[in-house]
Parts: sequence; C-alpha cells; structure tokens
Amino acid sequence: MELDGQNVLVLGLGLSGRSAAGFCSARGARVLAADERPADAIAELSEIDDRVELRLGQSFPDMSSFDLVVPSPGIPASRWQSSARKAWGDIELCFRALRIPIIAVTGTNGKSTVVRLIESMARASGLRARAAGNLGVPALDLVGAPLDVAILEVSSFQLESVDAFRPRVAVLLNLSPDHFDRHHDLEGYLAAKARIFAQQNDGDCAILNGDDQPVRNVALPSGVERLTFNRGPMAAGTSSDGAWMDGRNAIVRRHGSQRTVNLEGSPLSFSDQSENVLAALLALSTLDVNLDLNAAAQALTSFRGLPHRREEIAEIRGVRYVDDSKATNVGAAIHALESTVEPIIWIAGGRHKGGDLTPLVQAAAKRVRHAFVIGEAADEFATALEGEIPCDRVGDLTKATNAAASIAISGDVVLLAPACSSFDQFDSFGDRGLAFQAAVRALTGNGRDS
Ligand code: UMA
Repeated sequence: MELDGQNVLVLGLGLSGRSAAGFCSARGARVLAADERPADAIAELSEIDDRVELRLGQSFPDMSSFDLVVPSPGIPASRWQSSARKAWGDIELCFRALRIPIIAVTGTNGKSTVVRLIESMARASGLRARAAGNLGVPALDLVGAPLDVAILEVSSFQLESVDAFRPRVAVLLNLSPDHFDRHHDLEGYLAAKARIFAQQNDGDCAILNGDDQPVRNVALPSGVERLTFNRGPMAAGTSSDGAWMDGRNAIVRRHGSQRTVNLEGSPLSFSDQSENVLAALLALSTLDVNLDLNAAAQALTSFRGLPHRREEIAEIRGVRYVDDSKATNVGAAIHALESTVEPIIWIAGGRHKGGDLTPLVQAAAKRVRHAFVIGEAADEFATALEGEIPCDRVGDLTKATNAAASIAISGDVVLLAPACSSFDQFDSFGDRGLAFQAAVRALTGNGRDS
C-alpha cells in the first residue's frame, strides 16, 4: 500500500477517523480530514497530527479530486460511493498493512464478546494476539505491534468500505433485524455482512452459525472451508466439520479429526454463552492444528462478561438491577428478556433502528410485569405494547429507573434492555449504561443496599 504523496480525504473525526488520519499522514500522504461538526463539538482534536489539514463544521468537499477517501463507519456509503475514486475504510487500510493472519468477526449480537474470547484463548495457548475494530479500539492500532494474530470485530458499516479485505478466518455469528435505517431490510443487512467473505479464497475459513438459517446458507466463494457451530449435538451420521456442545464439553471436528474440550469450571452461563464459546474455539482451531484447545479453554475460567451486557449492577431490597444497554436491537432485547427467569420491570426505548416490533412484544408479554419506555421511540413502543403489558411513557432514563424501582418488589429484575440505539439521548450505549448505573446507585446512595 503506497500512501506517500497521495491526496487523502478522511471523512469524520471520531475514533476511527482520527486514527486513519494519523496513519495516512505518518506514511507520507497529504491528508485533509473533514467533519461536519464544528471544532468545539469534537473531542481530542489536539491529538491529531499537525500535518493533517482540518475542515470542520462544513459539508464534505468534492471527493472526486482525491486519490483516496477514508470514510468513517458512521458515514453511509450513499454519501461517498459514487463520488470517491477509491474508498477504503480503516479495516481495509489495516488489512493492507498487516502481515499476520486476521480473524474477523461479524454478526448482529455477541461480536465483542467473541472477539475478546478469541483474544483471551489465543493468549492462553501461547499466541501473541490482540483484538480491535468496532469494539472501540481502532483497527489501525494493531499495525506495527508484535503479534501472531489479529482479531478484528467488524460491523456492517465498516464492511461497506472494504475492497481487498481478506481475513484468514471470517466468522458470522448471527443475523437479526438491526440498522435498517442504513441497510433498509434484512437482505441489505445480510449483503453488507457477507462482504466479510467476498475476497476469501483457497485456504481461508468461514465460520457460520448452524442454528441461524440465513447465516448457515450464506454463499461463499469457491475454495473457502465452511465450518458451522451448533448449540445442540450434531445429528448422528452427519459428516460436516464444525463445533457443538455435548454436555459440558465442546466438540471440535475438522478434516474428520475430533477434539473434546472440557469447559467445566467456566463461570460463563452456558445457555447464554455456548454459541460464543463454540465460535471462538472453532476460529482458534483453524489457526493451527496443533494448538492445544484445552489449554486455550483455561482462559474461560477467568473470563468476565463485558460491561453493559447483562451486567448485574446491584441488588436492592431483593430486586436485581441489570444493565443490558448493549441490547441495541430487537434480537438482543428478546435474548435479554428470554434469559431472565424472574418477573421483569423493563426499561426500553431510545432511537428505533427500524424493523418489526412484533417478536419483541411477544417475548415481553411472556416475561414483563411492567414496561417503562423512553426516548424517541416511546410512542411507537407504547402503541406496540398496548393491551399486552402495562406500559408508561416516562421520557428519560433516570425517571424510568426511579419509576421502575417504585413498583419493583423483592424477586423482580429491573432490566435495561432498550432494543434501540442510545443516540437520541446519549453519545453511546456505554454512556447510557453508565447513566442507568448512576440512577440505580442514587436509589440507595451507593447501590449496595442488598
Ligand atoms: N460525521 C460527519 N457526518 C456524518 C456522520 C458522522 O461529519 O454524516 C462525523 C461526526 O461528526 C463524528 C464522526 O463522524 O465526529 C463520527 O464517526 P463515526 O460515527 O464513524 O464514529 P467513530 O468514533 O469513528 O467510531 C467508529 C464506530 N462508530 C460507528 O460505527 C457509528 C464505532 O462503533 C467503533 O468502535 C469505532 O469506529 C472504532 O472502530 C460504535 C458503534 O456504534 C461502537 N458501532 C455500531 C454497532 O456496534 O452497532 C455499528
């Protein structure tokens, strides 16, 4: 990849744009970085390399005069595809710069967890491994690091701006309605996700969720090895390679040879996490046939879930408060509702990303005692829930937390699982989760009144 002397336009100065601008500039490119927000609204501007020219608070310039456009993931392809001569996002730049195998993980839910699981297990088996990408660490941070393997979480947004990106192992975890505001429908969303496989070739592996029909049947380029993971045991007589659960063991089979991985002692809740563990083990197993998967699985004993993913934050007078702010889509919220056994006081809403609410309402009707809906989607959610469960519109998250606490009784769970993005009221799902945690702590002064 030759950037020296090239005219590069970076679109967006968030996490990935700042990283890409620095990367291109350090390699001799003349970089103009543009962001439509004014300077005072953009964090960490001072971190940007002095050689990068900035254009802030204005619309994007004519893109056709640049050798390369580097769009941030948050900027839809419709804004640069027809005018940029060449568009590579930071994932493409990272791929072109790295000389080590890449394991790339996409899917609607569970991506960050799987990427962290692969990272921990790879390290436990002696590999120098690091994770980056959509989970909040710019992919270009990996370039130049002493590594044996790179693990990238890639979103459908990031996959819009790849070109030659060819991960050695590509994982598609699952697919449920999300980001329809950008991809329109499930077909468009799957097409964006499937770009993870587009440049794979002989010697590469695709790892697919065998329990998820559109994912299982995704088309792959010829020569790519197709592996599936399944929650339940493989049907007798089947010869497909992949991974599945057998009691507390994971079975990994490849090229006819079968390995048993003992998962006893892992604190992960298996009904919840088995798919993630299987996908991670399978990805690792493809790197090196001699890799000791049981040594790798030792990492599970100390693996903790990630923040804002069904994170239990307090128990107050017998009521558990659970932060699943990362449930930003309908599928993730259904999963959160269905994995909670106690009666639920549910906090939902925010900015709805599109898609049918019927399955969510059906799941809620079975589990939820009362719902409090917030944000831009409050009216739409309240209308959908009408006649199914008691529901109040409460405006913001603090009011919703207080209202939930006022009706919760011992044995209930107050669950934040919004089924929406946070961007109507917060900067990120993380900020929303922290706001919920602060509101819960305020209920007792410290949230530890158990
Ligand atoms: N901007 C414009 N015009 C636009 C849109 C954005 O100028 O039309 C500017 C904004 O003013 C802002 C910058 O672009 O300054 C933001 O760019 P961005 O939205 O791409 O955000 P980054 O900070 O670069 O973060 C991105 C990912 N963001 C999105 O995909 C929306 C982060 O994923 C990712 O962690 C980061 O790169 C590092 O790789 C976040 C996310 O929400 C967590 N991802 C979605 C998800 O997980 O569902 C896909």
